[in-house]
Amino acid sequence: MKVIFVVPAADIRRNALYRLGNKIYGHSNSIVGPLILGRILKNAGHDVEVYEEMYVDLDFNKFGDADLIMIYTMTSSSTRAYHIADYFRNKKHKKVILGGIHASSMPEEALQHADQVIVGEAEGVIVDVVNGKIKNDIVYSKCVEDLDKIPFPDYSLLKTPCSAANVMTSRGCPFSCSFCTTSRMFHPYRKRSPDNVIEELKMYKSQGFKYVNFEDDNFTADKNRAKEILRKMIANKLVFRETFFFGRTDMAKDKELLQLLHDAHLSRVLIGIESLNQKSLDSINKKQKISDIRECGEILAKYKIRLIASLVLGLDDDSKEDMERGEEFCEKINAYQFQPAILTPFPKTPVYEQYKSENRMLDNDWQYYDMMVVNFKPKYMSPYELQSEFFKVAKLFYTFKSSFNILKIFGISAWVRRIGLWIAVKFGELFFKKKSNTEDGNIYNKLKELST
Ligand code: B12
Ligand code: SF4
Repeated sequence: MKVIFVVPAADIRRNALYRLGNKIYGHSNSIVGPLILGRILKNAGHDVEVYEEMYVDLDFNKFGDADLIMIYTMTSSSTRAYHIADYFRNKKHKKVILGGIHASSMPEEALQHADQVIVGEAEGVIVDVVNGKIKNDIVYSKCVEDLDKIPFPDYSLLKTPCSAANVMTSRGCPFSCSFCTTSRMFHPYRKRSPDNVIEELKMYKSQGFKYVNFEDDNFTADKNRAKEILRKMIANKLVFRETFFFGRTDMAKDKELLQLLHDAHLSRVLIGIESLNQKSLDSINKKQKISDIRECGEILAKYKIRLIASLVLGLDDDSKEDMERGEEFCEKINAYQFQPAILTPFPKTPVYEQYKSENRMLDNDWQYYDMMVVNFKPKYMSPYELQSEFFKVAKLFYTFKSSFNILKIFGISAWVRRIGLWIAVKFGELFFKKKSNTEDGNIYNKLKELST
């Protein structure tokens, strides 16, 4: 059977300017679920191809010979995913199966656009579903117990650009922040053995990948295991040009870990600083102290690990001043990048359930659940004020002047990137202001109208 996986991208992400920004921001990469499921189906005798919409436009007319279309969904791409699904079912009369984190949270909704929906990690059921042995409309799949037993992602199936291989050395996270969606989808927290991870890295080296990302939700959750992986990477010469990863401020307490991260080129980390207000941190169950944030900010620079500092905007206990204080802190510690993220109540998270029960959710389309748009009524400000604050803090951080600090600390390529981001933020804010005053039903104008 010919099976085609599609990983859709929301409208804004298919825009030429956004794609250009993507090139400046990082290396093209892929969601790994379809590549793992694709290998399982290939091993079962199917002919599989995987396509990502993030980096190129797809010509769906070329999918005429597919027997089955499998579509990955995250919340912000679900509107697009449903559109593609409807097209293939209604116009091309193809069978469509939906899966991924959004379809897993909203299976009944997803089923309106698909023949079947798989909820959760699909490895255990995918072959039987595709072969027609499991016929339920909604298939509940158990999570993978032993991650060492599933095959590695198969990048030969991917027909769209990809310059960095994504590795998941674990699934989930032992913490449970109230807004976090992955620690709920990938539950409980599970880890692969370091040897199994090393085997996968050997594969990418031999395939010629120069960049690898560790996309675990929290790579350093188990510090001893992380250190063992890093030691083995160094000993086996499996160090790539640069490996991005997600961490937590607690990693800064372990100097041996920091040195190994540096030596293994895990030199760019995204950490959720979230807020510099302890009450807010406690309210989201972050289990993080302000002192941890300060310590982490200072020490990462010593080990030349570039920090992408993520701040969550819109927590109930945070005022505008708190958010701006957070930005100022990131500026002071010379964070390599700053990622303000508007609190986004993803379905099936405690924060979503709370806001729904408090009647605070706006009726925005799912495509706006991308952490850059306000989708709820904040407690002490209007949705539009919070949206404006998002652009304000980004603009405060990305200044022409501060780019020279980055040049001094991180060198010329980091400076070029910073200038790119400075321009992007300027354009972003101009676009926001223009759209806010344009009554064509756009989201910024909708937020403004709602707030007056
Ligand atoms: C790599 C990654 C990216 C990459 C690649 C994205 C791409 N090519 O589209 C980049 C960096 C570009 C990216 C961008 C974005 N991302 Co992202 N990303 C990830 C990350 C870190 C890893 C994905 C992964 O490989 N997971 C591991 C594998 C094992 O899981 P999986 O792919 O989901 O697959 C399993 C199941 O879902 C299922 N399955 C998967 N596909 C399919 C398909 C079918 C048909 C079936 C039946 C089953 C099935 O079985 C698989 C095996 O168990 C996840 C976090 C995470 N832990 O998943 C966030 C994540 C998916 N991203 C997220 C977000 C918000 C975004 C952005 C909106 C961020 C932004 N502001 O720009 C954009 C949107 C991009 C878009 N397509 O529109 C959120 C989504 C939350 C949600 N509930 O929707 C996540 C969960 C992170 C988070 N903060 O919580 N992302
Ligand atoms: S630490 Fe990060 S990955 Fe873990 S639960 Fe909190 S937000 Fe999610």
